[in-house]
Amino acid sequence: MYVPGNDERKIHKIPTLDVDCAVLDCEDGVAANKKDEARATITRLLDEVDFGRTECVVRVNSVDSELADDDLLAILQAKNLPSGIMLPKVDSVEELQQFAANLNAAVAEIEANPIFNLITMVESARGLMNLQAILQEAGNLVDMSPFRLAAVTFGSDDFCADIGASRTSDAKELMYARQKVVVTAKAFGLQAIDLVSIDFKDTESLRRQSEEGAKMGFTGKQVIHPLQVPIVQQAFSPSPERVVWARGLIQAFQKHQQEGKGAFVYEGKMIDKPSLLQAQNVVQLAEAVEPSISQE
Ligand code: 1VU
Repeated sequence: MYVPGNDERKIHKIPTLDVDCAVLDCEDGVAANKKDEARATITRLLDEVDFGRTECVVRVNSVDSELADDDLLAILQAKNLPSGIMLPKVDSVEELQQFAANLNAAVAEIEANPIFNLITMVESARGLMNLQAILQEAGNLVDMSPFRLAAVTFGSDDFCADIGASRTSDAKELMYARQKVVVTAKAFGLQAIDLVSIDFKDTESLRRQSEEGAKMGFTGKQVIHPLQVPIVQQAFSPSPERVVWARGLIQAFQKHQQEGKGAFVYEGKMIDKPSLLQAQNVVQLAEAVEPSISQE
């Protein structure tokens, strides 16, 4: 959930919204003449607000903007540092290296020794083409930088502008890019975060788009408005029926293995090892979303 960093009222609302992760924004959600205000507000509210179960991440400006340094120096003044930093518009390996150098310099100024979850954003054709090399470099930088790469986020609207596409509600124009983001992120063991829907009042199209993203393998989805939160959370959480199906399949698989059968029929369908792996994904996700489910 993006929250403009200079909007104190909205930041105070975060604990009531039941979001998994709030992104306190210094970038596109903040006007150019409000950047200082956003930095100061975020730094103060990180210490003042109890965000409860919601993870707090700060989105700094892009390396290219030359504003990111000031964002980092300001945010690191907070006593309660954010758990993560989101870096937008990562187009090249060199930009990531520059960010790592800037973050190292900023962390050297403070007493704490934080390790941030880093979330990079793909927002251009260049960024998409270079994604594999960028993620590889993030792995190389881990030992000498105060971050570990956690996720890749697809910045769809900048991407559309970059390639000259028109954004539609079914997002067909973005299918290739979404698939490339999800496959590349998963190849590096990272979370993949799907596109944002800016038409926040169109909840039906959001539901369709969220269910599609979850089926494609995305871990989660960006949101901009409280209305979107329950719809996205529902789409990315396995339904109780799906969890029952998955648990039943896992049990049936174990039984058939003991009987020496690699393939068998479960609820009318042929089941073998790949189905087991998918069922295990469902149970693992259900337990992550609702830890109490593991005791059921
Ligand atoms: O009535 P209240 O004031 O108590 O609450 C309002 C409003 O303040 C609150 N709300 C939010 N709270 C926290 N975070 C939010 N993002 C947020 N949005 C709204 O909910 C109550 C109802 O709001 P509303 O329907 O009256 O909506 P507003 O006119 O207040 O705000 C609409 C926008 C779209 C401006 C707002 O939702 C917003 O600022 N969203 C985030 C925009 C943003 O950060 N954009 C950049 C990131 S997106 C991106 O870069 C794509 C990759």
